[in-house]
Amino acid sequence: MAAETKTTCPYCGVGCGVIARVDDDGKVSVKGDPDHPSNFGRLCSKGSALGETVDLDGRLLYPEIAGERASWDEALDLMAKRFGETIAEHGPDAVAFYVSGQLLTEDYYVANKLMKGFIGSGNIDTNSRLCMSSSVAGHRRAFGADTVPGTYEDIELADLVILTGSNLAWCHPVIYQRLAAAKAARPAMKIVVIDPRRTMTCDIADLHLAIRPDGDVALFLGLFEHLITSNAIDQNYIAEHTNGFAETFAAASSLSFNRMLELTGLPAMQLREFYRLFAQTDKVVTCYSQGVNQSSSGTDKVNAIINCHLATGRIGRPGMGPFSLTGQPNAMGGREVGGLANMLAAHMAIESAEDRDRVQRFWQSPRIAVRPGLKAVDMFRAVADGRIKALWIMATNPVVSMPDADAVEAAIKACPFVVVSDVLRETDTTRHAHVLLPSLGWGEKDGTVTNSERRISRQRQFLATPDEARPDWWQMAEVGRRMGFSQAFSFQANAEIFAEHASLSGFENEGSRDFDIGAYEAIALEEYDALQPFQWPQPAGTSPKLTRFFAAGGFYHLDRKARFVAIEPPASDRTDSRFPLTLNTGRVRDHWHTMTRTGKSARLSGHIAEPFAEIHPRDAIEIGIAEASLIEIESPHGRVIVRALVTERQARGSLFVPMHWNDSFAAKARIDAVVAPVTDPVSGQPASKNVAVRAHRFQASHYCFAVSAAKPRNLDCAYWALAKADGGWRTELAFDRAPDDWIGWCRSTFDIPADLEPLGYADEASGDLRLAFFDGEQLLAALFVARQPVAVARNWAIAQLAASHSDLRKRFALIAGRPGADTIDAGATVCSCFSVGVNQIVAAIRGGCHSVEAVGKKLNAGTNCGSCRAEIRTIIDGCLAATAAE
Ligand SMILES: Nc1nc2c(c(=O)[nH]1)N[C@H]1C(S)=C(S)[C@@H](COP(=O)(O)OP(=O)(O)OC[C@H]3O[C@@H](n4cnc5c(=O)[nH]c(N)nc54)[C@H](O)[C@@H]3O)O[C@H]1N2
Ligand SMILES: Nc1nc2c(c(=O)[nH]1)N[C@H]1C(S)=C(S)[C@@H](COP(=O)(O)OP(=O)(O)OC[C@H]3O[C@@H](n4cnc5c(=O)[nH]c(N)nc54)[C@H](O)[C@@H]3O)O[C@H]1N2
Ligand code: SF4
Ligand SMILES: [Mo]
Repeated sequence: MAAETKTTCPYCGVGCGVIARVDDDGKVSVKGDPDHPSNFGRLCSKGSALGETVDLDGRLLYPEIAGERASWDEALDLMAKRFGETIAEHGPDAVAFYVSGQLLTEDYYVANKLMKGFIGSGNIDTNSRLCMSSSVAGHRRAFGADTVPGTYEDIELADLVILTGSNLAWCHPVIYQRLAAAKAARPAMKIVVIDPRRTMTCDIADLHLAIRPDGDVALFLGLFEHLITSNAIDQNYIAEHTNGFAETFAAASSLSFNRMLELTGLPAMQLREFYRLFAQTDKVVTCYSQGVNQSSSGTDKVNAIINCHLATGRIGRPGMGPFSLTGQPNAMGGREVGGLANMLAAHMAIESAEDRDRVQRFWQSPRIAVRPGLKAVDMFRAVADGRIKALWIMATNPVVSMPDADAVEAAIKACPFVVVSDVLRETDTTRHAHVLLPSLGWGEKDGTVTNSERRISRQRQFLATPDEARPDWWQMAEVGRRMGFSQAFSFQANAEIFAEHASLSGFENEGSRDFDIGAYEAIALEEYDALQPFQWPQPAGTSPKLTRFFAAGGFYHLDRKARFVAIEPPASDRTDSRFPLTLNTGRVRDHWHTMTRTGKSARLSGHIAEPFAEIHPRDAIEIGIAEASLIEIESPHGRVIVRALVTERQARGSLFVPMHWNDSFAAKARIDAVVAPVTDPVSGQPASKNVAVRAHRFQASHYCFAVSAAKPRNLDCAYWALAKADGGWRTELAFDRAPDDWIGWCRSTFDIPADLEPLGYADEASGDLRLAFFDGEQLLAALFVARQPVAVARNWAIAQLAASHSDLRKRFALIAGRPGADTIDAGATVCSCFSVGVNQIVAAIRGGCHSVEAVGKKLNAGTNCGSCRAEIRTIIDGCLAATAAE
């Protein structure tokens, strides 16, 4: 039997345990680890498809200098030389590292040690700046430390769960599954979703507050005041464990109810209902994510939420507390090692001379950064204006994910020396590197990650190291050694790094700092290999246990009290007559960030195969958009062209575009090119959810849909978006001016041998054209062209790539663009685990399956990871409503 390895999912911050298995033929399969306390065996669609994303296709396998293969010695020596020279000539702040919450703790620890302790600059920042920094800043203001007080269990134990700025069903699906199961077992439990959009998460909500963008501060200030006036506060807790209550009350009560209605955009009834629920319920957990963090008032939103929990003493007890959901698999680990430019290692403060001295003594380092470094947006500004002259980017793709992404791309292009460590050879960012370093990917690398509930788990290697790829920590340590710091970077194994990190966390701590895992300061290699998931803190001499913070105070400000933060509601409307719409950006269920991994899976790519903009039907009419039109969205910073998805889930005056698509998968869909570089004044986190834009219909002369065995090459048209499909690729296209010779265009785009003649059909009057190229019985490519968005049964067309075409009728059916009578088009994928499409689900509903369970019984859909259950329910509701109306 093939060996099984227990490891951790590399996607979201839920941190699910997975069991990976490599079969004799090299095929990788995964299942949920029933013993892991984060997921107890569950996985979501992305986790379940991990086996499809670990192939070596497109991997970077050797170091490169200026696009040519180089040896590790050449690359590392060059880096030590260039970084060294730059520092000698321009000082330590002329170099910078931009790293990632997808690094392992060990990688992150070494990167931070090298920059802050040995180069002596604070210029290490991370994509967590775009993700968690408002939560970090809010925690530090309120608690005196970056502490998440609760555990996942609290979400199940609560009687009221508030999900604000979180699309839990799609972004933290296993917590969503745990919550849905808890509510099914205890239907009295209430769930409130606060989100301008009606997302799939609303499927389990008792109340959905479709808040105006950035109305959150006003909403929670109003709640704070209501809690006081309705006598729902905990006077003892406030008196014993907090400061600043009176000022905060004064600030909150200056806001009138009418002004609150205006700022939140909510009906008074709904607002009162929400306030009543919160006031009456003792066990309340408020979960929040990017709708809170990614805002120009992000830190204030976090504190407005925490204020309400402190005022009621509902914190750190079972079923109670504010809960920041971390995004990336190791967002939390990065915070522990001090990966943000304004933090020091092990939750110590860079502003504190005492902390700086302590860390420097522990590291025995020649110097220590004396002030915070540049935060991501400012860091790339400094790259642009030449203050930073040497940059190392590791495990992140800023040309796609940073706001004002075109300017970021231009800055990277102009920087004299750029190193990128990645697993892929070609991303929008690797394209501009002078030195490319091949890193180990998931399954190959080995170390630890920390999830949203402070649980540290092992990622373990179960695949061979491919060619010359090397761990990220090793790359950092090698450069450190070559810069002359051989003693401090003499690590031979990641277990040594973890031990040093643990030791620093306990160093002169004695309960003064929340992050303490001193119990592991002398961990041996075998122990590290066998390490079971545990929650911090775990100081020296203690054993693993479920931990919560602050039920009895014990905060980390000097007086050990928490702070209420007095806040003013922000003016949040950014629109004006030139840019009248609000752009909101975020995630879809089956893609991960810039698609470098999920884009490899045909199953995951089948759920949503194109970049899109959700738009309200009335806005669509106003700007002349019909379903499936192309829509062009622009701001003063840039523009995109994506498919319009007309839906009432989107509020009027706003658009939603996913963050995933980029120049490797689409012509012009990098939405961060449109996002303005506006940041929260406290945390420096970009406001990626509230951007003023304008939009109009993009009118093409010709629209196409193509399926092909080969990946399309040299696409040069106004719009294209490609996605992996079973047996090849699917591509959507639109032309300003159609090619003169479609057949020639197909040959060069889809790699068709010159002697293969197509089967074709053209209708001069309508402009419809179809071409199909066969090699023997196999379809190589089929192209469907129309003057309007193409209506062809797409999943059926894709299936033809794998079908045999010996039967001439089948070939003609393809040219006709219609499935034969004996086949049905499955429709867009809903369940990616079993590849079940929307048309199959509709057929099952028409056949009498009127519940998610009944559909599951008939088609298996929704019975594995369950991530699609909310969508199935929506389809059932839609079909039943349509039938009722007939
Ligand atoms: N499928 C998938 N899952 C992921 C990821 C992924 O790429 N794909 N990435 C992971 C990472 S790194 C992160 S950070 C998390 C993010 O997880 P989430 O934060 O849940 O995801 P988002 O889609 O970014 O945004 C959440 C919601 O915030 C809402 N929102 C926008 N503006 C406001 C506002 O002003 N107020 C409120 N209350 N809500 C608002 C949006 O409409 C959106 O539905 O997901 C993690 N999980
Ligand atoms: N408009 C908008 N922009 C956003 C957001 C949004 O909601 N809206 N969300 C923001 C958030 S929350 C986040 S977290 C960021 C995410 O944005 P990014 O971090 O830019 O996205 P990823 O695609 O995860 O990039 C990871 C890169 O590292 C590579 N990689 C994978 N594993 C490894 C490894 O082990 N080692 C190394 N060296 N490389 C590896 C991948 O191939 C990929 O190129 O985007 C942010 N940007
Ligand atoms: S919820 Fe899904 S993506 Fe997140 S850790 Fe679990 S399996 Fe991975
Ligand atoms: Mo994130």
